[in-house]
Amino acid sequence: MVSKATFSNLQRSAKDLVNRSLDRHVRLAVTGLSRSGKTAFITALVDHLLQGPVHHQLPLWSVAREGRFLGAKKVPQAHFHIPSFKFEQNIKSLRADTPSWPVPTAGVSEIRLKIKYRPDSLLWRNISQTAELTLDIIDYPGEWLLDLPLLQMTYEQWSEQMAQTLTQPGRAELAKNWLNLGAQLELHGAYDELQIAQISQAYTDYLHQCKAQLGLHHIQPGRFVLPGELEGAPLLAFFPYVWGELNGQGQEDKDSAFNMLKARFEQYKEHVVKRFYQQHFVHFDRQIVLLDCLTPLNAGRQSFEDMQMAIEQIMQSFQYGQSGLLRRLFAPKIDRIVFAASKADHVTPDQHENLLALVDKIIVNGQREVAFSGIESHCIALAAVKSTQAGKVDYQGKPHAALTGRQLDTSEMISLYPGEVPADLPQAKFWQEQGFDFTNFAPPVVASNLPLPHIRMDLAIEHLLGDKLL
Ligand SMILES: Nc1nc2c(ncn2[C@@H]2O[C@H](COP(=O)(O)OP(=O)(O)OP(=O)(O)O)[C@@H](O)[C@H]2O)c(=O)[nH]1
Ligand SMILES: [Mg+2]
Repeated sequence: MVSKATFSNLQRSAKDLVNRSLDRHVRLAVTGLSRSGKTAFITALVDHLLQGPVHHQLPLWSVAREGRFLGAKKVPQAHFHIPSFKFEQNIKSLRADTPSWPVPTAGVSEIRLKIKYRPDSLLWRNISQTAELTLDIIDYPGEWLLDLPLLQMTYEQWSEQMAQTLTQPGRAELAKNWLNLGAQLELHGAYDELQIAQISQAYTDYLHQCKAQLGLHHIQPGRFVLPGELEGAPLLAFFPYVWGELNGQGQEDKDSAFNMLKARFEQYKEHVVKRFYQQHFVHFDRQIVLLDCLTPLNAGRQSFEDMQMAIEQIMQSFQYGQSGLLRRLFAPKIDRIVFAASKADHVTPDQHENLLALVDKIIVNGQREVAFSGIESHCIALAAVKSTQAGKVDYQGKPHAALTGRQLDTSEMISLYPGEVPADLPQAKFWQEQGFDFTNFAPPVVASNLPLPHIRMDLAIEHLLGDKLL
């Protein structure tokens, strides 16, 4: 006969065994272009998990729906050299009496949670009534993924490509100062560090202007506008040569400006681009890519097409089939991606289907490749913090779908119909009519004991973590 103590020892070792054999740890990466809603998404996600099972409003997350979600707590993060995600600060501003959105972020940060749940699987339940999953959530700028193609380019090829982008509307005008300063650069002869620094600064200013004035995201090198911890580092003091053909001037001269620019470009590839993939990307298990399609729809054709190009580019980081560049360099392990149209509360619910169809069209080519790499992908439309109420307003005697919320700039309550989202990539007619009117809303006032209102955050959690909590 087995004694009580022996039985409990047996039970403990069986639990250890199952614990080790099951994947108890997930690194979930959250990315998207600037202002796509990454920080709001992570803050809302963590808040929902920390609120626990009592008031949850997450019916599409099977673990919560089945009553198996037992709670979550924040624990010290895995890597102390990586900045912490500022959850407390963000949630304080979102849950203030006069709520405000979290401040913009410019680099990578992480936060760790332990989720407690009741297992569904029979095997596990016979051993233990509860189980834990360690969840690391990592926030990083999607712009950093735009640098991947640099790994396959020489300085000369990159310069040529950047010279071509100057023909796009509005770019050359913004580049004037940089182009004037750079025109004085001698490629051979000993280089002047001060001159290089000045031209690099003018190039960086130009990239910032492209972002701010033209609403562009497809900007290279990505770290020039989002340097993170590299702010001010000499590694970022270079620029493409666009003042004529590069046919070897200065090559033979060790200290020439040409050799220095080329060397810094190579160092950028090695120490910035590759290092991000090696230190962070290869360790991600799950990925959500947030897409704000609505701001570019408002901003106009160039901004929209640029966003589309940037997203296609970003998707290349997830296309690591056998011949993929990434597979050859590293061994990434993301096995599931969610593409999410963010801020869906900016359009009336009847437009959600169109929004989803539009995202589908933007990612369709890349998604095929992603599937070929063996990655499961899902596409959803969500709002991390729902800031509007959908309803009807009377217009010329007829009821019309409308949204009501507090306008961000004026703090006034307004009701409006923002327009129809095209279900397909917008054609010339759409831009001529400019039928879309996007307004930023302030976050809603929410009682401290209630969860933040949202749209389909639970579906995002289900797609990202559902299978890890069986
Ligand atoms: N209405 C609404 N607005 C949102 C939502 N999420 C984000 N926003 C808006 O989008 C802005 C950017 O959101 P963030 O979460 O800071 O986006 P981010 O991607 O972290 O931005 P960066 O850190 O600058 O790259 C916010 O300040 C809000 O105005 C949402 O769910 N609903
Ligand atoms: Mg952010």
